[in-house]
Amino acid sequence: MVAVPRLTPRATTPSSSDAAPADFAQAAIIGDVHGCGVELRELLADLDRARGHIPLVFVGDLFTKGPLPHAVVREILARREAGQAIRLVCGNHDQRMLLAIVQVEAGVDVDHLPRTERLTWHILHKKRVLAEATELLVEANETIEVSSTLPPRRYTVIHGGIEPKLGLARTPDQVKIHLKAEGDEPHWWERYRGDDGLLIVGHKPLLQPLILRSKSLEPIVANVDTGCAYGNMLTAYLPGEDRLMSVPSRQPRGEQYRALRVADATGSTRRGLRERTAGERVGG
Ligand SMILES: [Mn+2]
Repeated sequence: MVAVPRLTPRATTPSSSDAAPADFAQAAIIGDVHGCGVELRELLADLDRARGHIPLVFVGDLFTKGPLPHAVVREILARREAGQAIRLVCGNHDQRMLLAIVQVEAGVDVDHLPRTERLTWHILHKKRVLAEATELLVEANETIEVSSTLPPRRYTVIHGGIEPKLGLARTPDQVKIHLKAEGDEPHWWERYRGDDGLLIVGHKPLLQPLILRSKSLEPIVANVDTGCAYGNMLTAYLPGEDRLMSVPSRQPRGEQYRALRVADATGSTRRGLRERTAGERVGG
């Protein structure tokens, strides 16, 4: 007999919507955590030391793949308990994990889940945070994007990307969550000219965080997925300061990550003229 998480109404979920919107002008955007609880604690401790309990926005893919999804749940809940504003943007793995939990609730045998979701389900269950994780996933799944329009810098956080021809407003939600260049395809951001302001994404793991800039050197794209689950690092970006912070991953280096070509791994483009990476930190 397994304990089944109760899906509680949205209104009872602790929400950072209580926080003043102005707070998020000075937020830190956290890249794909993927169950890397130790690295998350370390990165947030660094942020605490540097800036205090500033608001946090997670770009998505919170729990699956890494070894400590329960630590990620507890870190988020503890920080909210202490009053820190936190928002969760929906990643493709947050969709998959929520679907898996709902399927189990509906009677599907846990052992019939896909491997990644099955492993995460078992950890969350064993550590007795499955209900809490479910509430966080429900919340994430309701949040396709988080924006701040206040100075010093307008930005929007989504998990995957946008179709530049359609723009932010007309790109379908599923595209915003899932868009990713595969193989030799050009990245969507190569065609983005900054019309919707700074877009901050994850989803496409790179060796270094990518900051793409306009001619005036304003950031227009930030990709903060630095493959923590694949042994690289976990990254935060502070759009208000145009500042990056990273901690090294403690995970084994993944096969798919080793196989990344340098051009893919750094997010380089064939045009390649407008980008700056962590090594060329600006304003921080
Ligand atoms: Mn993803």
